[in-house]
Amino acid sequence: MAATAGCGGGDSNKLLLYSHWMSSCTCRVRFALNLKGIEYEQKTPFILGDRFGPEYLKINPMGLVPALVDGDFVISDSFAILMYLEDKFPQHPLLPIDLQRKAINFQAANIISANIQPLQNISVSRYIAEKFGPDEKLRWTQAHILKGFDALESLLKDYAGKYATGDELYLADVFLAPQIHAAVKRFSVDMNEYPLLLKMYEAYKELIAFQDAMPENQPGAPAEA
Ligand SMILES: N[C@@H](CCC(=O)N[C@@H](CS)C(=O)NCC(=O)O)C(=O)O
Repeated sequence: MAATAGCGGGDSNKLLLYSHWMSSCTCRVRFALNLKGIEYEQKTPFILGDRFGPEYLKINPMGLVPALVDGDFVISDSFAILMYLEDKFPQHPLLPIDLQRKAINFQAANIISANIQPLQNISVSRYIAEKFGPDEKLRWTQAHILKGFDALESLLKDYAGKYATGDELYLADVFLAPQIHAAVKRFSVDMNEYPLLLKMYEAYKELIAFQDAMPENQPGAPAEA
């Protein structure tokens, strides 16, 4: 993995991942790329230390990270990126063959990508802080994380092994590991309320593929992150 800044291209043979070190959505993609053993470069579309520049909207019309560039093809949104990677690089499948386990993987991933992460996003929490005061920001974020974690803890109890849906790592884990990590590191969530999720988080932290994807291990992360 290499890192550069700006919106221009890098080594055209390698996948290019537009990212930000803190982004849990980008961490999902890094984790999957590492599991699949695919080399990639990272680039942060960041200007003025705060917002993505207007030229980046040509890469991702939502102006968010991640986005992936594969030659002349550009795709954004971590779910779409992961499905593209899954089809193009079948090694280390992210979806089990078993139909029901596959469906549970989609359900768990969607709880995180639709019902938790959008509500903890920087733009949303800034809005909450402006409208309702800085103290409300953390309360808001924690409330939505806890609601999602309640659902995940209950959903996965019938399927989990070492990981979310058994002893192999799949899509649900690719979403869970960064989300739990963000809950602990950024939002001070007490994981003792979630023994199953906590057990999985301990297992994820042992994996090189996750360690190399962790926010604090990315270029641009502050030393104390
Ligand atoms: N559904 C999108 C969400 C992307 C997203 O919200 N990215 C966050 C980082 S995890 C972002 O760019 N936030 C910047 C902002 O809120 O302005 C995905 O999964 O890629």
